Amino acid sequence: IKEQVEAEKRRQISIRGIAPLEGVVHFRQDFNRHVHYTIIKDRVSATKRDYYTALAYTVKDHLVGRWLRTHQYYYEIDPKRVYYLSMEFYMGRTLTNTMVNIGTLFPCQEGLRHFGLELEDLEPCEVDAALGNGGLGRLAACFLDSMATLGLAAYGYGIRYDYGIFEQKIEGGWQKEEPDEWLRYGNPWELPRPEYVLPVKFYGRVEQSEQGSKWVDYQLVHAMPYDTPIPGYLNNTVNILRLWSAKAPTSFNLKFFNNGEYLQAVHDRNLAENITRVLYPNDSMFEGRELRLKQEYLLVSASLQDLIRRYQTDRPGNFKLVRPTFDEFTDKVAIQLNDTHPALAIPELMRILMDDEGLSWETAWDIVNKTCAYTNHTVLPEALERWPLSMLERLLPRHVEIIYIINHNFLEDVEKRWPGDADRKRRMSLIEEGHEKVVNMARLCIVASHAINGVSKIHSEILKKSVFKDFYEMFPERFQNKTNGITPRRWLILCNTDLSDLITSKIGEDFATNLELLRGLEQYVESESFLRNLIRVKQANKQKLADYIEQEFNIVVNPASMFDIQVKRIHEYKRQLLNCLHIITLYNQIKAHPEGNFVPRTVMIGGKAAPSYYIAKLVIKLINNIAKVVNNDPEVGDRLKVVFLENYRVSLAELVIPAADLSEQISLAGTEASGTGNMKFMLNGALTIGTLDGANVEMVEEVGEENFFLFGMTVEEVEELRKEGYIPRKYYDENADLQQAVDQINSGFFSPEDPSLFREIYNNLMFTDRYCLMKDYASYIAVQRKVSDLYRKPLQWAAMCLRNIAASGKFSSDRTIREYARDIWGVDPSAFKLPAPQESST
Ligand code: 4GP
Repeated sequence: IKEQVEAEKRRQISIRGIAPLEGVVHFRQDFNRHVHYTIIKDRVSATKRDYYTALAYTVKDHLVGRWLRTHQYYYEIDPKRVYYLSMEFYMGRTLTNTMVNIGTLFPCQEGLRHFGLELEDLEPCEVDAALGNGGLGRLAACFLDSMATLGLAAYGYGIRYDYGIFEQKIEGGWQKEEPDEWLRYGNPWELPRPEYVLPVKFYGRVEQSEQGSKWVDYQLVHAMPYDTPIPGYLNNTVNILRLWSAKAPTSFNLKFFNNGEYLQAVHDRNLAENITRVLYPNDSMFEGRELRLKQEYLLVSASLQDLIRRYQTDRPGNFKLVRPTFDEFTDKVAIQLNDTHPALAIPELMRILMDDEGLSWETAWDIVNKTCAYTNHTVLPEALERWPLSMLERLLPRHVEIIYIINHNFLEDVEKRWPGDADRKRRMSLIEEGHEKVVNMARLCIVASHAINGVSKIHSEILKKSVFKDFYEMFPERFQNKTNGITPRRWLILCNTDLSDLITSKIGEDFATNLELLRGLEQYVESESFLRNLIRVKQANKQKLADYIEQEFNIVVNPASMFDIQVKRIHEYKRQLLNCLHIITLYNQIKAHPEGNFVPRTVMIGGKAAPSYYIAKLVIKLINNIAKVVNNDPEVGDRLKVVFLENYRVSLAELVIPAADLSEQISLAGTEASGTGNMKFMLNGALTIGTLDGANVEMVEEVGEENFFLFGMTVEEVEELRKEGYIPRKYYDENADLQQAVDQINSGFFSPEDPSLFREIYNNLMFTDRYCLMKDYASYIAVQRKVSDLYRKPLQWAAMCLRNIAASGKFSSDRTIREYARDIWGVDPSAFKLPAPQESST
């Protein structure tokens, strides 16, 4: 007991920050006040969720002074602003992150204990803000954290969907989708700003007049902003994420009203408000729905009006023009397009500058080019946005005119550079002729932006060499690389406090904002006592996850087994099916040698499949069916368990990743643009089995091949194989283990109730195998054997984990954002710490 008390006290020596002495007292008063005055409950009637909400308001109160101060400061120093436009911000929970970043975690925990409450019990009451699908949306969230931490005057602009990514339920092994009612209990972190509502126009037609083009007969929808504070790490900076929600203006459908159809008119307000109802649940997949196009335009139109107003005026809510011309615009504004989803910002900014502000085409085009930059996140052709011209024309007639002119001018430049090369012009035209004309949004972004970047070295090379080859030849100076990163605040300090404290005990706490300092841990690879501490931390994290799995899924897993984890969206290119083939092979080996000495493994796979992605959903069913067979075979015992982690999301990642021994990053080389989960596992002391794809390549560079379980083809080998003509069946014929596994899938071994259930998976593997699983199988299995061998030697395993942690510093999103700031936005990160609210500003 005494030891426990000691350990508890010791936890105060922590990276998580120290609030002023009176912090705890204040906290108790504030919390108490919110329970009664905000929630209007007392200790008899308050629920856990009420306590969570009161806590959230208490913590938010501590943000407010910093929030106001930050924006006063920005208006004073008038820095260049950075605008990150994204259809997705996958934020997860806010409570603990806020406490970590403003350094009040400890006093809050203490204060709660005073009332007999535990933070750990209240935390789960917060529903994830899941306004994203996967990597692209989570990257945007990590970037917000880094931009605030680096003191950039940066704003996230996105959509406030009423429903985020669906909730995944597993029923009979199948994925079922349920709506994500994340706003059901209100959202204490957001602040609606109805006074800053902005008009957005749709439909109508263009009228030409002396004064130029005019968009008339349009329909109006209002965009209402909701602000969420984004605190930097211990620097008293609080930036803003501004999300737009569609509102019907009072005038909406008043035609009916005049005809006396009042009720109908009010009902029809939903038509406008449906625009921001729900996040499209596709990851790396384009679906050309008109409602999605409206979402994209609403984001772009409202955000541009807002940022132009901020440029023109001298304080929020003040509409007095202090900067009537656009001469300084490119010195004061940088716009980053998170993929092509906000690409309409290009014609929209042209339209505003010409039609509303009266600038010439040339001036407007120069401004657009200097402010806009585009990040590409995938090379999958089915993800490229190609909007039908007919749809665009109906919804945004003036923008189509502008796109035509951009294309016309651009093709003239192509002609000048490559006279008579008609094929090249066809390949480069923004408008593609097929059975219907479409606008290729990536091409629009490239032609209009001053910088185009991929998200890892290999990905950026692929963009130049193949996907955008023609464009690279035309604008070589525009192409850049910005390798992705993750925020160490959420992905280490918040989610793995024990590891974070262990690291602090050796190298101090500066790694929180200078992750390269982790290199300082290398000197402990031979320290047995440090390695044992590392093992202890991992074991405790595994136990926590094991408890969760038992509670949620009623599966008992062996916490001493290797936790082998693949969590990410379910997608064919990510090859969850290859993982399945390995599980089946392990199972068959145990069955063939029941007396054998196997390294026990718990394989966990988690992730959502897009609701309309049939094969991905069938893979989920297969995983669950394999689990059923394996987990219920008494001969297997606890040497192999398979768990499907239902409803994988940011908050579950925070539990899962710190508990991993082995991280599966097994996409076919050349398909995963970067990956960011891979970095999270590395930072949390897992070893990686992976291909030379995306950021894995740079992880290997940092840690050395000998500390990484590499397998599979390289990009060049994939190309070579495709040139030869890939015949998947050949590998089936050559490899008895593969043959057995594939046959079991095909014959109903895992689906006795419906033997042909997985026939389509079998056919895919044998006859198409777009992602070459059959070819990479043998090498995957061989390396998995090496993984098991090393796991038998815990100290060697731990030393390798430590080398990985020490080498993971490059993958901080702070590094990524510094590069964007320097090479694309032309702004300077600042270590300046704003005065805290209780300090005076001089
Ligand atoms: C993802 C990529 O698939 C992933 O490799 C990358 O790490 C992430 O973007 C962030 O750059 N792409 C998407 C998407 O999420 O929808 O295209």
